[in-house]
Amino acid sequence: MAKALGQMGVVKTARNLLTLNQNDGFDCMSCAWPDPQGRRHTAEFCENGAKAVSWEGVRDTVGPEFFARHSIADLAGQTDHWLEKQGRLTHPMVRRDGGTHYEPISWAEAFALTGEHLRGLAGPDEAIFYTSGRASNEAAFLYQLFARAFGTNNLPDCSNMCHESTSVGLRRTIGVGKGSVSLQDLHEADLIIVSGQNPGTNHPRMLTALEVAKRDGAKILAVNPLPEAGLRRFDNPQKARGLAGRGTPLADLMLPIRSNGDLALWQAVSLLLLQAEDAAPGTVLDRAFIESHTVGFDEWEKHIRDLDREAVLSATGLSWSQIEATAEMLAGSKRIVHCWAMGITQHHNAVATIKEMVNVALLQGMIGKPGAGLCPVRGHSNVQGDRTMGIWEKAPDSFLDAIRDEFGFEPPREHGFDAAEAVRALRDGRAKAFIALGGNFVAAMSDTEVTAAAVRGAEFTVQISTKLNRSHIDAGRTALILPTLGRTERDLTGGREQRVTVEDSMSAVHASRGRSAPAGPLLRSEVDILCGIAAATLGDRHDIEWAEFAGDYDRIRDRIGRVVPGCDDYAEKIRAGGFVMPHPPRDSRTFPTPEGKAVFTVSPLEVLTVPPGRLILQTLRSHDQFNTTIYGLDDRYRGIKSGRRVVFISAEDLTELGFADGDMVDLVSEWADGRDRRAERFRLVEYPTPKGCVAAYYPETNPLVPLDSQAAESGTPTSKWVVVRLIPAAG
Ligand SMILES: Nc1nc2c(c(=O)[nH]1)N[C@H]1C(S)=C(S)[C@@H](COP(=O)(O)OP(=O)(O)OC[C@H]3O[C@@H](n4cnc5c(=O)[nH]c(N)nc54)[C@H](O)[C@@H]3O)O[C@H]1N2
Ligand SMILES: Nc1nc2c(c(=O)[nH]1)N[C@H]1C(S)=C(S)[C@@H](COP(=O)(O)OP(=O)(O)OC[C@H]3O[C@@H](n4cnc5c(=O)[nH]c(N)nc54)[C@H](O)[C@@H]3O)O[C@H]1N2
Ligand SMILES: [Mo]
Repeated sequence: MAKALGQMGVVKTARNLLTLNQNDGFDCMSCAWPDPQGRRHTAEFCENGAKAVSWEGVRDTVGPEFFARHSIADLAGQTDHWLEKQGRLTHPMVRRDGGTHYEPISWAEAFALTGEHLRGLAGPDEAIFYTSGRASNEAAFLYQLFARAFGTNNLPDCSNMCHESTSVGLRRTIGVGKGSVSLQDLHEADLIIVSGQNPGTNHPRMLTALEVAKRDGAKILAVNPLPEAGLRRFDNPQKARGLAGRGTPLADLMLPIRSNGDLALWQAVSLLLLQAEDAAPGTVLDRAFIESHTVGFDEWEKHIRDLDREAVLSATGLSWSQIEATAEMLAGSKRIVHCWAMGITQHHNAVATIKEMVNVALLQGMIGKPGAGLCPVRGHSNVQGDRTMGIWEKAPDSFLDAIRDEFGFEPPREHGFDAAEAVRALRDGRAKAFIALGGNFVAAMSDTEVTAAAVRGAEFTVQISTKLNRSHIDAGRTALILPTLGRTERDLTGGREQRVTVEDSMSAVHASRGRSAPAGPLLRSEVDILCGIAAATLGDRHDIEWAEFAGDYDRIRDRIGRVVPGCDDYAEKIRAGGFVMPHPPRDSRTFPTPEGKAVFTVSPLEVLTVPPGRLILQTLRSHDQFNTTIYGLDDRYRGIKSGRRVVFISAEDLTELGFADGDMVDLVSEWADGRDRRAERFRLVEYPTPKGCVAAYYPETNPLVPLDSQAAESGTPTSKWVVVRLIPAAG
């Protein structure tokens, strides 16, 4: 509240926080955790949701005088924290080729300039259309439609850096790339596993669900190298005297796993479950489910029975008795929900790990029944919806056919660039224009120097943004900044009050409507901006009535209803309060894989080794940031004050490497290309993290993540696995 009052003022604060996640209010943009259906109470927001809302609602603005005062070179010297803190963008701005400053430009001219640049490319695949997961379903649908009408599938998004491994792993095994549970399932579970996730900071409202389950007797198992605060001690601001108010640890068992030990852990747990079933047949596995709903069991079982126990111990860093205790928890549970996030998805073998977690769920039939299922916890509030709407560089032919049938043009079929490939294409001159619907690509992507240079090399870039960030500084030779309305703001596009829609992590779709006065009179909605760009680029090619879409968002929803699977009668269902997207495995234990059943998959257990004297660095979030947006310099839950350049390191590593707590070091990352990547001046902080595994904040550490260090199959940058050495900092 104090933070909100300072930035927004009293009336706006009260109004915004009271309409956050309420029926007919706006959807909180801080994470993709679902809202409790039908029983939203006034305080359905969390500390970090309040920070996100007040960050958007700031009174400070960044307009033409600001840009006249600060050259781009001057802005380049400022920190990310400083850039965003300057306030909301209020005017369309352009940096003309060779210019030193951004200067104001009218909307009409900005659209015309975009059209000229895009039409001037040698081919449509020279353009890249990036999306960050805050875009509404309506904006996302129009954006992919525009890109495809223009002629390319180059639609990378933040998902490529986030839950792509989940989508790939789940699609292959259960036929749907989304989680299979509802909030109710969490409440009813008797075991909830939380792997590679820090919900206390990143999904605080999830703690409420964990608390409900726990009150009804559920057990919680946390798998994490770090003893994260929300898991260790429950501290619910909505219910200060709850369970945790008394200091009860939320997790019943915490496994301090080594980085990337998860694949080995779940293979070992599977082996123990198979052995428990041998000892007491008919008590542990769900044979009926395996028989009727899965394929591949026998081959997988054979593989697991051959497991190398020593490899498991070295990969996980856990004792065999800890793994036995874990298996016992699973064997004794009837309803298990497995949740996970970035600690699982941002690894070389992330997809294999996710498939292995699915194997464990299939073994016990923990899918498609109440209180059980798979729960990838998404990050950005509408990242799942954006993918549903076709923001996908590899959209299937069925989706493209539906576009063709509805709009009467043949969309391109060749797959487009994902985020990493987009950087390579810009770097190598295969792409020349980069348009971003939100986000901060330059700071969020791996290998910051490479990414920034690649984007600076572009002929033309457009950033549709709410706040100033690194991607406006490291931008193309001709660069546009187009300021847009945020979630909390009233959208009067076309002279009527408009709403948008979003989909949460549990596939629930509903409307979101802002109520605050916009940060400036020139701001336009994302839908309006995209329609302007599309019309200026395509004219009336394909007979798509862009202006009609901007006039009434129901016209977009009509089209979504006719194109997107599972969205029939979309506009009506939204008017009636929203709906849950169909999910065959969850709804009817039907698995739309090529085999028509859920698939047990075999993944070899590779133990990644680290050269002597080197450490594995994971890059994560502090309590005081939203991705590349830095709210403040503290990380209260980890005891850090006034500084983000810290490295969490074990006491043993400190001793072994000859350092002490408080020493200043440079981080040097090592990669197959032989080029050292360096991030300077970090303070060592002794911390309970497994030996050999260190942690530091993103985005400061993104210069260390090599562009080509990507997860197999999904291409996600391995933000949780970077080999580094520490060297004493100069001075
Ligand atoms: N306030 C706030 N909310 C947010 C965000 C934010 O920045 N701020 N970001 C949003 C977004 S886009 C996302 S994707 C989510 C991210 O939500 P999280 O996934 O919780 O985010 P991270 O901070 O990356 O935390 C990764 C966790 O995985 C653990 N971990 C690292 N390596 C391993 C491993 O090898 N195995 C296991 N088992 N664990 C490991 C880390 O110790 C850490 O607890 O949050 C969303 N919500
Ligand atoms: N090393 C490392 N790198 C990572 C990660 C990691 O854990 N470690 N995590 C990855 C993950 S999970 C993700 S999701 C990506 C995030 O990557 P992005 O989604 O690209 O980055 P954000 O920081 O969320 O974007 C912030 C910017 O979005 C703009 N913005 C905010 N609200 C709105 C809005 O309503 N509309 C529009 N148009 N713009 C808006 C503002 O200008 C703000 O500066 O980063 C990835 N990068
Ligand atoms: Mo994310």
